[in-house]
Amino acid sequence: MRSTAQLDILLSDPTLSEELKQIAQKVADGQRITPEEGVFLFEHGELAYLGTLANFVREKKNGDFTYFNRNFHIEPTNLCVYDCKFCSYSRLIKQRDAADSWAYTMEDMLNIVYQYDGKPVTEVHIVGGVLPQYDLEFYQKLFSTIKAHRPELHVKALTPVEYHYIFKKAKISYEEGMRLIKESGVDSLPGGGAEIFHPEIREQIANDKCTGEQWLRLHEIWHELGMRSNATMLYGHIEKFWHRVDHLEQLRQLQDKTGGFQTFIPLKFRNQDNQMSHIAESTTVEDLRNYAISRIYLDNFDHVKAYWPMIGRQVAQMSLAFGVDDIDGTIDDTTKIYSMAGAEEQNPSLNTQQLVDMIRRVGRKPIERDTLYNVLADYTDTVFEEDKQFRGYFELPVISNN
Ligand code: V47
Ligand code: SF4
Repeated sequence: MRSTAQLDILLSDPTLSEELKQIAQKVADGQRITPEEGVFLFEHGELAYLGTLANFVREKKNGDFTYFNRNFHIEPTNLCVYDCKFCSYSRLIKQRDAADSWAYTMEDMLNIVYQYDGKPVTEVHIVGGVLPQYDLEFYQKLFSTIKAHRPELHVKALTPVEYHYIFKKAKISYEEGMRLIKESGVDSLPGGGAEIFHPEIREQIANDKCTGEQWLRLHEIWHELGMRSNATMLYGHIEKFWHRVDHLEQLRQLQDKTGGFQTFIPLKFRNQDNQMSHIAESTTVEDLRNYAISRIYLDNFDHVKAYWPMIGRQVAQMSLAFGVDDIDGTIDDTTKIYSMAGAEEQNPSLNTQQLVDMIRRVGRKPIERDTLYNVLADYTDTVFEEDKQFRGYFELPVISNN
C-alpha cells in the first residue's frame, strides 16, 4: 500500500520530534491516541505529517474507495424557535412574513418526494428549523406516508434538536419517542445539531436547544433500537482545540458502547449573514488538518465525510488525501442551509458522472453506496457516453448518465 510506504518514510525522518514520532508509531501499530495526543496534534501536527497518518488510516479502512450516494433534501422550514448564533439559514418566528422565509405544508413536502418518482435516488434527507406546528404527530404522518409511497427510499430525518423538542411537547420519554419514530418509517438519523458538545461553547452559540448530553443520549437510544446514525462537529469559530478533542472523545466513547455511528462529518463554520460574521473562517489548511485529525482520532468510525456543497468541490477532492472517504451525494439543488451561510456551492447539484469524475481525477475509486454503505455500483472503470465521444473508448460498457 502506498500509504504504508509513506508512513515508513515518515517514521524514519530524523527531523521529526520524539512526541510526533511516538504518535505516528501508535497509528502505524493500530493503537488509539489519547485526548492529550489529540490536542498535541492540533497544536503541532503540520499538514503533510497529518495527511500521511490520516491517509494510512483511510486506506487501511477503505482502500481507495470513495463513497457517494444519490439523495435529495427536504428542508421543511427555515423558521425556528431557536436562535443559534452561527445559523444564517433560520428566521425567527416573528420574521415569518419575510420574503426569504418558508414553511412547507405536508402536501408541499410530499410533492417534493413525488417529483423524484422514477428517478434513481436512494435517500431523502429531511432537516430544517424547529416549528411548533411540526409536532410528533405531523412528522409521524409525513414519514409513514413517504414510506407507504416509496418503501425502498431511505428516510434520513431530523436531529436530536427536533426530537428533543417534539418529545417534550408530546410529554413522552426519549425512549418512547424514538420507538414511535422508528415505527413511522425513519431509517436513520443525520448528524446535525451536534455543534460543539462542551457547554462552555454550546451555551454561547446554541443556547436553549438540546444539550450535548441530550444529543448523545438520543443517538444512544436510537442505536439501542438497532438503528444507525451520523455525527457532525461545527468547528472553526470560538472553540479551542481541546473543545474539538472533547467532542471527538465523547463520540468515540459512545461509538465504543453502541457501534451505531456510520460517518463523521466535520462542518466548517461559514460566516455569511449570521450573528458570528465577525469571526474569520478557518483556512483550507486548517480544514484539511481537522479532517486528518478526526480520521486519526475516531479509530472506531468507518467513514469520514466531506460535505462538498459546503466545502466546495476542489477542497473535497483534496480532502480525499487527508482521511476522507465519502463526499455525500448528488444532492440536487434542494439544500439552502449552506448557500445562505456563504458556502462555496450556491446551487449544489452534481450528476453521477460529475461526482465520479471528481473522484477519479484524484486517483480514487468512486463507489455509489446506499445510506448504510452497501455498495450499489463501482464506477472505477465505467465509461460514460460522453467519455466515449471524447476519448474514443468503444470496447468498454457504456452506462446511461442519470
Ligand atoms: O447542525 C448551520 C450546521 C448542520 C452553519 O448526516 C452550519 O449526512 C457551518 O448536519 N456554517 C445541519 N455549518 C447539516 C448537517 C448535515 C449536512 C450534511 C450531511 C449530513 C449527514 C448532515 O449545519 C447544523 C449546523 O451544525 N450549520 N449553520 C454555518 N453558518
Ligand atoms: Fe434553528 Fe437549527 Fe438554525 Fe439552530 S441551527 S437556529 S436549531 S435551524
